[in-house]
Amino acid sequence: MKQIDYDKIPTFDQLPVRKDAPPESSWGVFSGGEDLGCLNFLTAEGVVEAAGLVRTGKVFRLDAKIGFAKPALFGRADAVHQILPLGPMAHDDLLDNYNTQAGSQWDGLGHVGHLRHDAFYNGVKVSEIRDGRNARLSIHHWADKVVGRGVLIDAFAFRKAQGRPVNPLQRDTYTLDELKGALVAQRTTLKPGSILLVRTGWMESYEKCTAEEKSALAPMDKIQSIGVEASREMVEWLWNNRVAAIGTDCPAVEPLPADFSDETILHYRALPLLGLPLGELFVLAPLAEDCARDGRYEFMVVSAPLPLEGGIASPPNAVAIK
Ligand code: UVW
Repeated sequence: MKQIDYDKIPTFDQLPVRKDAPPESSWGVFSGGEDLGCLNFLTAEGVVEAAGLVRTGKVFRLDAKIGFAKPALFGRADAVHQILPLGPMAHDDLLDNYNTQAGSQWDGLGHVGHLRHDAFYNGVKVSEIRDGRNARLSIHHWADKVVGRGVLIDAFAFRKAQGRPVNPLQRDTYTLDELKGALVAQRTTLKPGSILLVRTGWMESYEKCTAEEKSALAPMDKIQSIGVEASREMVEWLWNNRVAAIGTDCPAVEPLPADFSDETILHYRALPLLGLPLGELFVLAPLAEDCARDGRYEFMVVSAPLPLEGGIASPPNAVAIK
């Protein structure tokens, strides 16, 4: 992890810094860290500070069990697990058909490119992603990078505390004002280099569904979800607060359905333009309950994405430690 002077990083209004870069993009800001995007906001000093947030020794796994979504969402493959005998008293696993985005996941920067600009983050071309050999924007670059101060915004609890109805399994939006309001209610501040987690309530609602209901909502054209506002103001706020990554317990961070031909959705604003990792289908409820109990919404996050050279995404392999 490199040192970074947060004050020398341009504000959102000052982007882009590269003449050939699209508006509202951070292309060229992080020289020497082109594959990391906003993860460049995480520093060795930040890791040491985050370790200082560990007080009780409680550890919260942020990944759901592999294969928890049955069937997998968006028509993705279901993994098949077999136990293979290796000897009379020995075994191996065989995990077949495993899609790194079928469950809890970080979307890497090779996941989605910008249609109009015909490019992925920093101008990388689709051919460079598909030919995994040069591994530009590959997930393996993140394998030892996603560690630092985590902050939880419990948007689900905030909405309910205000007496406003919320059904996370329907399209709805947590606005930027709500996220800011929840932070104030939690007496929590964002500091530069935070890994931001937003609890939307989607995972808990999904878990309560019957098998038939889960099957009915899984296809790309049927899924509905609450998510965070997909606006210029939202990414401006995230960038200006030097947020390193945003993870949520819903399928796409932003509300679904989303129109993937609309270049103003969050997937385009975050991944190809800002280089901001999006985390989806995280398990946040037990962590949120603990934060409500002790009033501390900050903790250490340790996430170790797969060292898969040329990889597009990864389960977070993440824990929050309080
Ligand atoms: C979509 O792109 C719809 O979601 P994900 O980020 O899981 O791929």
